[in-house]
Amino acid sequence: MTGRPTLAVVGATGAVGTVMLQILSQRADIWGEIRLIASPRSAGRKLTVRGAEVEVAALTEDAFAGVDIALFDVPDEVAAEWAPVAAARGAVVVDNSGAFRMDPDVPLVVPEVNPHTVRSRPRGIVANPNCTTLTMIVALGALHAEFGLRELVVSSYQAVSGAGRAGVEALRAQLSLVAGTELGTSPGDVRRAVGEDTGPFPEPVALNVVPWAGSLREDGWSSEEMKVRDESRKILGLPRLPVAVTCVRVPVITTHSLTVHARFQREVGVEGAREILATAPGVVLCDDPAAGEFPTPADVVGTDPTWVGRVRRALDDPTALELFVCGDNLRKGAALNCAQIAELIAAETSAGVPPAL
Ligand code: 2RA
Repeated sequence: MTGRPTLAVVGATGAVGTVMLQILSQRADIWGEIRLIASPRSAGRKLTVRGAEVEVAALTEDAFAGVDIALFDVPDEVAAEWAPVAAARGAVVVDNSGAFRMDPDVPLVVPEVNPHTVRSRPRGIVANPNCTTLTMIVALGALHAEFGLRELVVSSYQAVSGAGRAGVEALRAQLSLVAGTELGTSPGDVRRAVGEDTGPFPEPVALNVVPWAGSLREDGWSSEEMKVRDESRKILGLPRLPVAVTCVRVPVITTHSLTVHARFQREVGVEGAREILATAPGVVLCDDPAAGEFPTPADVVGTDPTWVGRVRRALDDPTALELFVCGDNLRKGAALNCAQIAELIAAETSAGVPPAL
């Protein structure tokens, strides 16, 4: 890479791609050309990035000519096919799909937690974690560095935009069908109002919570639950960490939340934990229940940090903490972390100045 690097955004027209263009327009501009790439169906559309219109190119091998870093936000099977093509053309790929996250030759990077791993990328591919993992891992990484994590028990409250534009459209359509009604008082009344088409969710999500995200894996676990377990272990470098996860979809447009029970190697004090969280890069402590202060998606959406509240020591275990965390699943949960990884890679060749997190 010489001069300002050329960046490609693959999947530029999707829900995460749209936020990616906003983030690239808001952060310090270190890029030369920003090339936008999408499926042939979207080619020719014009999108705005850094205040200028850019025409979307179709996903072809030639589209990667001269690209230094390519950010991919496309379905797993598209990433599995095209990320190696981009890497073979000389680009470093930062991939937000699930195709490479558990590949031992692909680092899974969170710049606040394991930035050093980005340099070891024999396939020319760096993976971005799943948004549910990312929502909690910055805060947990900071606590782990001090206390040593021994066990995690987690429940998620996931926003519908985690399922892409189709998820957002499904919730908005369902809300319009139930708004102003007395529904939600007898079994099945919401389901009958919403009808058969529940979008990407197995049940109505309006006026409801759905204990499911992803696809079925062994023994009743969901793919989303396994991702949180496997990815947390890899990012924290704790391959045998006990992790129990239940993923739940809630009627929130954007911003995932999680409750976390984290057990550590030694006794933890709430004040010490609060101090770590209050000073950790990328974390905001918002924790004053007496004043009614805790993070909620309605306030966190559109912001960059991980917000942490409800910090308590477990009643029955002095080595464990209970936390509530919220993070915008399209920003830190996806586009922002990808952009931060790309900045880390770009900094490798530019005067050694570390990028701002
Ligand atoms: C979801 N975490 O919320 C997924 C998206 N990557 O469905």
